[in-house]
This record gives sequence, C-alpha cells and structure tokens, in this order.
Amino acid sequence: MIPMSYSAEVQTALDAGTAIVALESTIITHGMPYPQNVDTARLVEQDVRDAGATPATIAVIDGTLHIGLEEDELSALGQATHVAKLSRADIAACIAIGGTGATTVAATMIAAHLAGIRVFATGGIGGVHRGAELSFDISADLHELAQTPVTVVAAGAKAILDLHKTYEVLETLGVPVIAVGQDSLPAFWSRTSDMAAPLRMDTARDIATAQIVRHVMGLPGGQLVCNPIPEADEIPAEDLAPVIAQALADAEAQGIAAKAVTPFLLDRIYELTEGRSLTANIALVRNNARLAAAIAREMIQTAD
Ligand code: PSU
Repeated sequence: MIPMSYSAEVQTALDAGTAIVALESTIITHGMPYPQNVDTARLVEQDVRDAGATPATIAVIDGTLHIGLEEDELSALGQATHVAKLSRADIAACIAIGGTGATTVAATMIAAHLAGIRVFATGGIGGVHRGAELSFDISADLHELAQTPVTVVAAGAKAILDLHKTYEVLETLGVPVIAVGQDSLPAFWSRTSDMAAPLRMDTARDIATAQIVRHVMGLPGGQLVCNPIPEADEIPAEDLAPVIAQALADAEAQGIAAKAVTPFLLDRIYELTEGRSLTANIALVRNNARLAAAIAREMIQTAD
C-alpha cells in the first residue's frame, strides 16, 4: 500500500467525478524564491478553481504522497529547506524512508496517474540540456511523457535547454507536441521560437479528445501541450539570449551538475533580469492552469 493522502477538496472532486488539475511542487521549492513561490502556488490553485476545476498540488511529506495540499502544508513546503527534488528514480525511495520531497514533472505525472488525474499544469518541462552531447543531461520528464497517460500543459520546454534536441527526442519517443493557437512552438518566457510546432490545436476540446483517442487506441503516454505565454508578459527571445548564455557560463564555472542545473539557472536568470523572468514565469504558469482546467472539464464531458 502506498501511503497516500488527499486534500479535502480533491477527495470531494474524486467522489463527485468532477474535473481535477494536478500541479507540481518542484516549481515551488526549486523554481521560485520564497515568498513568491507560495503566493504563486496559491494564485495558480485559485486560477484552477475559477476555471471550474479542483487543484491538486502534489508532494511527498514525511513519507506520504499528498494529492492536494492543505493551506498550512503548502506554506510549510514553500519555506522548507533541503527538500528533495523527486523524479521517477527517487519518488519511491523518498516514500520508503519517510522523507519529504517536491515532485518534478515526471514524478507529478506518476502521482497524478495513480490518483486518476489526467491533466497537469506546470511552467515548463525539463528536456535536453545544452551540451548534452557531452554531459548526457536529459530530463526524465521526456521519457515520462512517453509512458504515463497525463496531458501536461506547459509554455514549452524551458528556454535554458537545447530546444531543438528536446523536441527531437520527444518526436523519437512518440510524444504528441501540440502548440495552442499558433503554428510556432512557444519558448517558455517567449511566445514564439524558430521551430514549427509538430501539431497545432485551437480548442481545449480537441486537446482532451486527442488524449482520449490515444487511450482508446492503446497508445501509452501523455501529450505535451505548449501554451504560449500571454503577450503582455513575454520576454523577447533576443533579450533573453545573452542572459541565458551568462547563466550557463556561470553554471559551468561553478561546476553545477545534474539536478542542480535547472534550479541554478532559473535563479541566476532571475538575478540577471532583476526579477523580470519570475514575473513572466508566474504569468505563464497561471495561464497554463486556466487552460488545463478547461481541458480537464472537456475530458469529463467527452465519453471514453
Ligand atoms: N516549470 C517552471 N519551473 C520549474 C519547473 C517547471 O516554471 O522549476 C521544474 C519542473 O519540476 C521540471 C523541472 O520537471 O523543473 C526540470 O528539472 P530537470 O531539468 O532537472 O529535469
């Protein structure tokens, strides 16, 4: 038996069979500074509610897998130090030893699927890091999308990555990559990129139906929905390019590796943009939460 605990509102939604949107916790513990992390998590949860679904923020606390956090749990997690960053490789071990950890995209997909939740909103997925041909640093998020049937709504892969290689790997793994309302792939802080989207969809209904058809056809895995950041909040890619280059050079100089790379880069870009990257990150996550709620509602309405 997996020690699992559901928040009161998630339990009510599961019993009633209404729409639920999973939310991850690594963005809270490793992706944003306190107190903006907790404030954002609360805003995102409220965005999901306002859009007619129930938010389920996922984390492991003292060995229990939480599907939905109560107010005090969210606030404590956002202030805790030394929280583990959990992916597919370490979520079971964390539960086994009674530890506390925040779930990445991969681990949140696993937990959401266990709880019967089919839609998940985040900021940006992990992917192929620049220089991966030497470091082999490729996020486990990509393989998770290929095997766990959860639709992930993101603003694309994070722009700190090698986006071309990231989407090549997703194509190889057979993951549908869907741009919402435009022909080009969004690039996290920026609305567009130089890459054409493999698929484009304009409605939550089509996205929900596509996941259901995959399921009916017996195709494993989820789909990546790339929702462009709202225009008013974007940072043009040309403004960001030198900042990302500087952050990458700093990471290299300080010998940052493995799981520490993404949190280090996000933090460094926050400093170098004097907070502008965080404002954009908050806006895009909220935008994704609203779309995810619409997709979750459509999935309930569309019969399997
Ligand atoms: N989205 C954000 N900020 C984040 C993340 C997503 O806006 O910090 C997290 C997710 O948990 C994702 C992780 O799974 O970054 C990627 O980490 P890595 O590159 O080490 O796999």
